[in-house]
Amino acid sequence: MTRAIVDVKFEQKCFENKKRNAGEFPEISLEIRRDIIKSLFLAESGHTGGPLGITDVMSVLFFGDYLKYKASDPGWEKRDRFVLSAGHMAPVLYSALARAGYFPMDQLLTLRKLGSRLQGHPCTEHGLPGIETASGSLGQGISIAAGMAMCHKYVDKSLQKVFTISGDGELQEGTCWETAMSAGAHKLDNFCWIVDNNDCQIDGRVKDIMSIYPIAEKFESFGFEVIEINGHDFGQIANAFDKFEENMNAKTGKPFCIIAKTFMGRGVSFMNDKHGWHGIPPNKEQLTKALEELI
Ligand SMILES: Cc1ncc(C[n+]2csc(CCOP(=O)(O)OP(=O)(O)O)c2C)c(N)n1
Repeated sequence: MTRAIVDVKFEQKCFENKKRNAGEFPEISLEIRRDIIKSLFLAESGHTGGPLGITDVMSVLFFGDYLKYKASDPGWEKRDRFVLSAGHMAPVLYSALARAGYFPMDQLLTLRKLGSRLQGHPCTEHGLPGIETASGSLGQGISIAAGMAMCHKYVDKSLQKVFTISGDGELQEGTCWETAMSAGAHKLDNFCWIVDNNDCQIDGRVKDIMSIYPIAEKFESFGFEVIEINGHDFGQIANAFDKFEENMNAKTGKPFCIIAKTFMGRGVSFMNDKHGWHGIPPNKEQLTKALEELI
């Protein structure tokens, strides 16, 4: 039996993609976190912790004038590309797209429903605007994103940027390192790889399951410019994106890696830093408690 959708509503409220002071982002993150919680409750399955943890980075990327896009013209040729390689974090992407105006907010009610355009992992098959590629098989999205960056740099010879987000557990996939090697070798300075470093994955702490540390040194050895930030500090997030743009404009030939230290489940006290929230949705009681905190 599915949950009665009358319990939860999504009010139509979009945000502009424009230069902002750090103090303007908390409101956006709050709305996105509420969307994530509500849509997952209705879906009765899915990943809660990762999306909540990467929300602040997504707010700055989508609404701080870093990712260039036109929600009214999703196929705009000159747009930057965004690939959520950690495709299981789809609820945060769906909320950001809806809040950007790609589709009506009430479609968030349909997350993970049969026939919905909002599948559990992003897919292009159902034609959801704003989705550049299917993702969710860990390690694949980043390699597709690097291919896009290569195309923009060497085929189009354009100034379009490519942003991608991977999990830190995702770095346990070998294709990640093949992609890093390739991005470095091909000098993709238009490529920005954000690592969601919450040190949690499906089975526990990343460092305990199979350590991927040190992350920065690994990326540096492949020729990346690396910056480590607090992924919940809006000023630091914006500064990292500024540095990426400088790096690209200076034609350094270095791909850019932002290691964002985050907490899984950020924003909801009983989910914070708990890997158990990797792949479960909130129940009714947890929904109510979470929404009480997200005000
Ligand atoms: C190739 C592949 N193997 C396994 C999975 C199942 N899976 C989905 S998310 C995940 C853990 C990923 O950890 P992380 O990237 O750190 O994400 P977080 O737990 O922080 O959300 C796993 C093993 C998958 N999606 N793809």
